[in-house]
Amino acid sequence: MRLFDFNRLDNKNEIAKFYHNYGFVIIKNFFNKKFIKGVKIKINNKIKNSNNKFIYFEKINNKLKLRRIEKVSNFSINSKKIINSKKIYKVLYSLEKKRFVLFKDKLNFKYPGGEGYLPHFDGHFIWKNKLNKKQHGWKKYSSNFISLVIPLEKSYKKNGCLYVAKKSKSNFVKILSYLNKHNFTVKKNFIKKIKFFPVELDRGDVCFFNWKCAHFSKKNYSNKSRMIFYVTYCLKNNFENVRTNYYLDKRDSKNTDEKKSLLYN
Ligand SMILES: O=C(O)CCC(=O)C(=O)O
Ligand SMILES: [Fe+2]
Repeated sequence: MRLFDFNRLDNKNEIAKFYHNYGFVIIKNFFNKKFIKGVKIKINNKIKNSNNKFIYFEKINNKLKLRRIEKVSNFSINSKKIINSKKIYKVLYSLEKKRFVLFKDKLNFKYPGGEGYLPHFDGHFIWKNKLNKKQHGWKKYSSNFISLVIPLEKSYKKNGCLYVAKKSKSNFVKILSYLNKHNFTVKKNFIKKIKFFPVELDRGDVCFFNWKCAHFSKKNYSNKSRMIFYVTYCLKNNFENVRTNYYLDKRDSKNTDEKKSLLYN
C-alpha cells in the first residue's frame, strides 16, 4: 500500500487521488511526534483524577481497564486542539473538495489483552429515537462522513491496529440492507471477497477513511497498549450543531446501552 509523507509538498494531489480510488489514505509525519507524546501524558494524568461519565471500561483478566472516552475533545483541551486543527480541515477539504465539520470524537484504548472490533461500517445501523421511531444510522446528520485515526502510541498488527478495506461502491441503503440481514456484522463470505489493509501507524502518522470503508481490528496480543483518537467529521450541511444533536440523540435513544455504543464494542 502506498504511504504518503505530509512534509513532501509535491504529493498533495497524489493524496487526494489515492483517497479517491480507495476511500482511505495513510499520511506519515502529519503531527509532531513529541507533541503527540506530550498529549498522551497529559491525558493519562487527567484520567487519574477524573470521574467523567463518558469513560468506559472493559474487563481484561478480571480487571477493569479503560476502553474508551467519548467526547474526548470536551474532556481534554489538548485533544480538542488536535481534533480541531486547521491542518485536518484542510486535508478534509482537499479529499472531498467540500467543507467538513466535527461530528464525534473519542479516544479508544486497547490495553494488552483488550478486545478488538468485528468488521463493520461506521454509521450504518438502525436505532430508535425517543419517540420510538426507527432511524437509519447517521444518515439524518449528513450524507458523507470521514473518520480519522490519530494514534497516541505506535499502532501495529500485534497490538491491534485497524484494518481497512477499499471504499464500497454500494450506497447507504444497500449496505444497510446487507447488514440488516446479517445481524449487522460483515460475514465471512463477504470478508473473503474484500481485502483488508493493516493500518500500521507511528506516532505522528494518521489515517483518513470514508464511512463506506469496512474496517475491523483484532485483540491486542502484545504487551504494549494502543491508544488512538478515533474522530469522525461530516460533510457540512444545513444541520446546525450536528455534533451536539448527535450526542443528544444518542443519550435519548431507546436502544440498550450495548447497542448505543458502536455495535461491536
Ligand atoms: O479502535 C479500533 O480498533 C476500531 C474502532 C472502530 O472501528 C469504531 O469505534 O468504530
Ligand atoms: Fe468503526
